[in-house]
Amino acid sequence: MSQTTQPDPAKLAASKAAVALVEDGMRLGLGTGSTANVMVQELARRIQAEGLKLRCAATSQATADLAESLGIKIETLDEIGWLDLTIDGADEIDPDLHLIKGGGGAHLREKIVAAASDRMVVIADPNKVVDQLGAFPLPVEVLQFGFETTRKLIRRALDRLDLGQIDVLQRLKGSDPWVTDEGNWILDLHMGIIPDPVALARALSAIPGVVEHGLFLGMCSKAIIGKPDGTVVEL
Ligand code: ABF
Repeated sequence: MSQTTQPDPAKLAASKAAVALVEDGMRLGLGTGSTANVMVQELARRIQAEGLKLRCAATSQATADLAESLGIKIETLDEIGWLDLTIDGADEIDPDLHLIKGGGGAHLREKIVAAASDRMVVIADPNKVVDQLGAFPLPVEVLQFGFETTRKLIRRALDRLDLGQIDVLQRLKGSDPWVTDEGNWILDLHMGIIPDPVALARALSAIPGVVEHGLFLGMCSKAIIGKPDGTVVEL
């Protein structure tokens, strides 16, 4: 998003509400995606207006670049050590605050950062709220080594869970493989519905070539849903 474009009102409302949770001295994780970009801009405004002293780690190179362009210093997660709060977007949010993430291809770093945070707050517009996860294709970051073998192992795991016919498609950028910040490739699993996210997460994590899947289970402490009229609902 260019800095002169008016942000989407729903994303702006969620971002403002999340940035209002930030207190001076906090160690923050900054998420990835168009909603997180709005949040980073709001955070930059607060830092400038109030002189907040924060320590920030980013969940992607894209977010690090945006934050630094707005004057927010980015440190590595290891330099900071532990985070008080991470604010990130999501692709789907279910009633238990289980998430699908990774549509932006950054879910590996996002999960590491969220796991190193006391609280993870998700910001989103109402389109992201679902009764059951799975309409959004589930991203799985996979090593390039043995990529096709890993795809077969994923298909076998899905068959064992008796989930029916599921397309397991490599994510592309043009005609080239999409490459993550960590140099891996992505498979998108077109699940439709995920009846048992815990069982699926366990099965995917057990496959050696899978680096990380986009199911975030039990990691989100609060979701702030911004609405087009500028109000928010908290889940
Ligand atoms: C990241 O960005 C993700 O994990 C999710 O895939 C995506 C959401 O992007 P947006 O806010 O642009 O919809 O948070």
